[in-house]
Parts: sequence; structure tokens; C-alpha cells
Amino acid sequence: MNSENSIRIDADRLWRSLMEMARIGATDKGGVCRLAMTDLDQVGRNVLERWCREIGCSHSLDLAGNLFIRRAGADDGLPAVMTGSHLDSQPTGGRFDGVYGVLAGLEVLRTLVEHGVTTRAPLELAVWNNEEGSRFSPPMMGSGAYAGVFELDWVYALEDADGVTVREELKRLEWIGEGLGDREVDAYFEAHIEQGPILENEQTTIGVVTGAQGQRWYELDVYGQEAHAGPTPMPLRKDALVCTAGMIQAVNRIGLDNAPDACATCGLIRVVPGSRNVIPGHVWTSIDTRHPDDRVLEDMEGAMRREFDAIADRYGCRYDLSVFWVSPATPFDRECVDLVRKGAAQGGYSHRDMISGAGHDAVYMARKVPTAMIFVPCEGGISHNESENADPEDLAAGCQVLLDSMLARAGVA
Ligand code: HGY
Ligand code: MN
Ligand code: MN
Repeated sequence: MNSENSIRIDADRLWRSLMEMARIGATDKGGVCRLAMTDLDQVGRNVLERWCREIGCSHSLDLAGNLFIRRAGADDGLPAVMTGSHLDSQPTGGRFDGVYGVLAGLEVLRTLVEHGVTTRAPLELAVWNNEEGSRFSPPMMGSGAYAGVFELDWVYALEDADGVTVREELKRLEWIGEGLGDREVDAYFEAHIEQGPILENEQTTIGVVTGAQGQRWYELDVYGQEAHAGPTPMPLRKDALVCTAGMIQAVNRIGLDNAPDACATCGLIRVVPGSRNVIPGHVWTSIDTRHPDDRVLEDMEGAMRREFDAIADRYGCRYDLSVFWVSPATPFDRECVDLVRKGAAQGGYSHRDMISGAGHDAVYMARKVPTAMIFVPCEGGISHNESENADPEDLAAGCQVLLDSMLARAGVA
């Protein structure tokens, strides 16, 4: 590709666009908070749409609030080669998670316009709605609706912590477009920071992502008995929070027991009634488990249930463990993965095959069209953290591989 494709992306222009987008929802600690379907999410889209209009691209929305930017191909009737990612962030998110994939896609379009190159097939850049699943769970909501994983009415009824629904927010923002999942797409490539330490530790520039690991998210409700924190003797208590603490330790231990590939995280906890001098009677906790092999995830769930039975008995509590969301381990398309690997090799970038530890919109797009991802390192492997950082040269390398992969797939007129 690179032997044929001599056009190079503009690394400085990519970095400038990333830093300009990072100002929208910027936090004091150098990160961003741009929660899905908030006014700041809209401001980010306004900036992107302005940049896309400047290079003559059109844009449209679908019924799930996903945004699509399109650059016509010489043979515009062909299915599009698509790239994309997300602009929404975690509450204490970083400047690159998701944004990098969107702005690397913009840089590909800007580069082609600048060099007067038209692809044979049209190109599309997708901004998926609510990838993070922080304000409205589950994650990858927009791409999941697009891929038919989530029913649209179910998505519309999802509520945030204040009881606001997705439908209300989409209407307020005027993000309810037309169609869902029916775009003519030939292949999908997504660039993203790795969000883990492998590439940096190995001083490797490009991750050739061959698939994504499986995820199983649960909701754990533990029920004890509310009682006065003063007169209630310790042996007589049914303390739902102490019981939950034991279960959280068990979740962590089960993750460690399935090392090196398993992950297990409790990220959210709600204590009822949440008063200093009342023994908690009910505790709700989120559990996020991940592994490249779905069978191991099943085994981890069995181990959790066995350990929770014993812990609940010990503390005189009862519990309910419900499966909230499952994303099976997803292999990416061999041909598309080969294009990424070839792009990295021809660009002279060090590269290695790897599995994605995080979920991405590409996981759902892989259910619809041939899909692959391009990873670049991030500092210390840290992400979902305001200190998230990446090297401009690595970001440019990933963007160049994205350009070369898309050109190879879409052809040049
Ligand atoms: O949770 C994930 O893997 C993604 O960052 N939403
Ligand atoms: Mn992301
Ligand atoms: Mn993320």
C-alpha cells in the first residue's frame, strides 16, 4: 500500500485537532468529562461537523443518534469503507479514548481532500452514540442498536441516574435521524489507544488487533437487615455492606485465580439507606468480568456464585446476582486484519498482533461487516483516567496505517 500510496497524513494537524477537541469538557486534572448526550457531547459534534463541512463532506444521523460523515467515492454506488469511534467520555476520561479514532478518521478525509485523491468506494466516518455506557448503561449502545444487538425501544427507555431517558435526550438534542443498521458498508476499521500496557512495555508502535475479549457484566444485590448502629450487638447483625465487602474480595480473587488473561472489577456501589448510624440493609454493586475465552467467563461466574453462597451464609444475608450485559469474545476479519498488518509493515512501524482488553464499537460492527482495529500505545497503559496520554508520533503512525488500510480496501479512482 505504502509503495503505491505515497500520501502521508499531517501529524501536526491531527494533534491540533485532538487538543482542540480536548478543550470541550476539559477537567482541571487535564482530562475530559463529555458524557453521552449532554450539551458538551453536542458541542464536540458541532466542532466535528464544522471541520467536515470545511472539506465538503455530508453528515447524517440514524435513529439511535449515531452520526455518519460521508465522502463520496468515484463509484458512489459501492458500499462504503467506514472508520469511526466515539466522542463521549467517562466522567473522569482522557483526551484520546474514542476521540483519537474519530479524529484519525477526519485526518484521513482531510489528507485525501488535500491531495485531491478520490477513492473508488465512498468513505464514511461514524461517531457512535454512547460508547462508554457511563451515563446510560450498557456501553456500545449506539453501535449495539445499529448492529441489532439492542432493540431500539429498549434503548430509548434507558434511564440515567436522574431518571432522564435516552429518548428524551435524543429529542432534546435533535439526534433522532433516519434508518438504523442499513448503511451500505463494505468494511470497518477503528483506530484506538490500547488502554493497556502491552505496546508501551514492548516499545511497539502498532497493535494489529485480531479481536476483542469477552465481557460479562452483573448486578449484585445483597440484602441484610437495617438496624441501629449503636445498640445492635455485632454478632446479631445482618450487615449487607460487610457481606458485600467479602463478595468484592472474592470477585477480585477469582480474577487473580484466572490470571493472566482474566479481569474482574467492581466499579459502582450503592448503600441503602446510606446513613452513618444505620447498619446497611441493602447494597447494590456492579461487577465487570472479562476474558478472551467465554468458557472461562462461565467458570468465573460459577466460582462467584459458590463463594457468594458461603459468604451470604456467614453474614446472615441473602443475595441476587443477575447478568446485566454479555459481549461474547469477538474475532475480527482476517482480510481486514491483514490490511492493517501490511500497512504497519509497509509504514516501517514495529507491530504485533493482540486482543483488545476493552470493548469497542468495532466489536458490534464486526457482527455486520468485516472489521479490524488499529491500536497505538498510551502512556503507562493508563486510560479511563484524566492523566491519559499518548505520543503524537504514535498517534500519527496509527492514523497513517488507517489511511493505508482504508485506501487498500476502497481503492483509488
Ligand atoms: O468498557 C469498555 O471496555 C469500553 O471502554 N467502553
Ligand atoms: Mn473507547
Ligand atoms: Mn472508554
